[in-house]
Amino acid sequence: MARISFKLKLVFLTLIMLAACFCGLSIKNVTAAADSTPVSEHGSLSVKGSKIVDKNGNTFQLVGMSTHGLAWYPEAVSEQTMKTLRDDWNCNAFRLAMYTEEYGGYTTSAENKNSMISRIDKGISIAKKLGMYVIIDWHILSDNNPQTHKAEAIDFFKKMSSKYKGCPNVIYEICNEPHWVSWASDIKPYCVEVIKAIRKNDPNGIIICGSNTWSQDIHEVLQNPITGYKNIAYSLHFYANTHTQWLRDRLVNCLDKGLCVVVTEFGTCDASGNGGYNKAETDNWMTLLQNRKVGLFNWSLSNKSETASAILPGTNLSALKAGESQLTQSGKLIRSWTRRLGRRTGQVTVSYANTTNNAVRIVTNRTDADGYKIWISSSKSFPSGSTRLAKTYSNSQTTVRFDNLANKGGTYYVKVQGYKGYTENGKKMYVYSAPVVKTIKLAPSVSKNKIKSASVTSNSVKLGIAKNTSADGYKVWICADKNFKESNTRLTRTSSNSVVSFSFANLARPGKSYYVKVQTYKWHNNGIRKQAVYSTPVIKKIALAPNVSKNTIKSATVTQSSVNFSIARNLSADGYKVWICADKNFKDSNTRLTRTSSNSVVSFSFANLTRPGQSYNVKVQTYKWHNNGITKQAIYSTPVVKTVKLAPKVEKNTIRIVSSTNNRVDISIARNLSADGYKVWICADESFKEGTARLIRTSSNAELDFRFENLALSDHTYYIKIQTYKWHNNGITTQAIYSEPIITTVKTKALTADEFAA
Ligand code: IDC
Repeated sequence: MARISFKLKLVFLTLIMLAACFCGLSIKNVTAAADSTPVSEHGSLSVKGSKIVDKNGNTFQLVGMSTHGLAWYPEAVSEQTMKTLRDDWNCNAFRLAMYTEEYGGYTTSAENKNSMISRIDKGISIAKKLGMYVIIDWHILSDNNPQTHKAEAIDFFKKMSSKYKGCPNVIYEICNEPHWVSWASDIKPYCVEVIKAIRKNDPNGIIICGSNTWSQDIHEVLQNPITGYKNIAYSLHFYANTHTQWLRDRLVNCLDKGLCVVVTEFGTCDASGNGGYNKAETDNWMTLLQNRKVGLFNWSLSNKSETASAILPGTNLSALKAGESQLTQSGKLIRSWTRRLGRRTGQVTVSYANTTNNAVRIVTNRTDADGYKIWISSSKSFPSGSTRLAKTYSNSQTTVRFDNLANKGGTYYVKVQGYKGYTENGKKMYVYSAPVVKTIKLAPSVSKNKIKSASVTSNSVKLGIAKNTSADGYKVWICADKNFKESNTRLTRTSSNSVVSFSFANLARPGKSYYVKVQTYKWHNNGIRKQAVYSTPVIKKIALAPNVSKNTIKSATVTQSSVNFSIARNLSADGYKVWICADKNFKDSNTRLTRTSSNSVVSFSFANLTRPGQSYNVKVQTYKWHNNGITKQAIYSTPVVKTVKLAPKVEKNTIRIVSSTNNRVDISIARNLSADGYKVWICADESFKEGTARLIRTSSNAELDFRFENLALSDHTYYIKIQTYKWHNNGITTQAIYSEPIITTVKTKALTADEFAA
């Protein structure tokens, strides 16, 4: 039977879920996040040897301005000004200088302490909003020995680290500029205690320690660094007109020996902050810091009338504008450097990959990049011979394909770098992000499967495929077009390995040919994502069932427990299937009988039925053999179903009087009110066979007397048979149902001598 078994509801749900997974195969266009920031790109920073590195492990140079004292110039801590620093100056960080003992400083009164804390909080919230790194600077200065306010420092950093633990923006600078004390016995012990307090709350945030002589004596630190804690850095401060090559040499030596140094404060002038502007020495310092990627913060983001100030006196510090118009000569020089050093390079990652056994398609996800470069190689070191520089792409193209890779099913490496273009002195130049290298595993080959069987109706197909134990599942297609491109007639199913039969119903082109396609798939982790890998497809043409015209049930005769019926012959059919059942859905197996016949058999008998006198249902279907392209199957017509009523019981009658002469018999029978009539036989022989002087009368119910005259034999025993009958419409044919016969005998008289003579 080509009836589709729909025990597949659960399977259906599974298929829908799987189909959802497969949507991942279509390429998503991942657009660059518009609001990428330094922190969103670089994340949590950490100390690695002498370098600060970002979340990807790439060296990261902090570039920013330091505020002047928060007590004097709080208005610089504004979103607008910091945004200008970020977007026009390319600063990725700023420093909040909170004096401890000077005017308005943290330790000078409870009121000042609270106002300092709220200014720090404000600065950090701006830094978070703008995605900039921020240094909390415990700015000791006239309090030359950090031990002086150690208790307050510990309390302050406890509060800060508890509030900002895990915040990637925040960097702790715990003593600005100790001087006239000892690293070993004053500064270092202080630092260790503050570090301990911070680490209780914040296990990873970078902590920067000052050194003796206004944070110049990092060589002393190198001899006796703080151990047992990670992410500890040291500050070096310089003022370009005071501290020159000798301090640069010291820095280079310390860096070479692995000390992590950040220039958390520097000026372009004398150490006093006023006078002695020195561009040449500033350039020397900046060139070194650029080469060694040492973080730097310029003193200061203020409009105070002194040489170190970056902003012209009278400028609204809370609304710094882009460009140079509000800048001092120091500010202009510093901006020209930060614009170069802090350039955003544009981040690129590989967000999606799809492989075959010899090709890769990659989708990149970029933030802030103008474009990207991409390489592929079978070697992780990308040697020139095996390295392919695929192309430099503009931002609009997110997908790159590498085809015909030689190492089928092997491992490849993909390297991407984002770039941003800048114009400098009228010339276009590009800055590249650190390379991101990903491992890509090409797809294994997946062996194809077999289509084992198919059964069709005029508008449905059910397929059975072989189970492929090494596969994770199958994808099955049906389409009127053999290229499976015609979407109106195309249907697909995806199943797990255990599902090997697939049903497609309500097909749009009944009776026509379709194509079916089966692909085995396996899940494959290509290094970027889990994808399905498909076998080459197996495609077969399949012919839907032809129309088979139904037949008619022509006649039926029944008894109390049997049915005989005849059907019309269908010359175009190959045969018939006939059913009988008490249940009109033909489901009751106790009363169900079936027969299958070839075309020439048109009458069917069902005897010994178990429900005498009851109704039965008969069903007839014509069938034709059909080769659907995969399987030879019988196609059935729509069924013809009729209800057939078995015969009722008909009561037999009684004979009232029988009399005879020598050539005549008279029979009188009792009337049977429920009968439609009687059949009466007389015969010279008890066989009641023709040729044995048999006479038959059939009467209606009203006639009760029967005379049989001119009988041939006198003095002979004649046999009499009587049956009552009733008309019965069995549902197909009206027929007479007869009672059991009553049989008796009568003897004709012998002839008298006269009669004999006559
Ligand atoms: C100076 C300021 C100045 C202020 C003074 C307060 O420029 O306006 O009056 O502090 O004491 C540092 C210090 C830093 C100094 C700066 C210039 O960290 O606080 O700022 N300097 O003298 N170390 C070396 C130089």
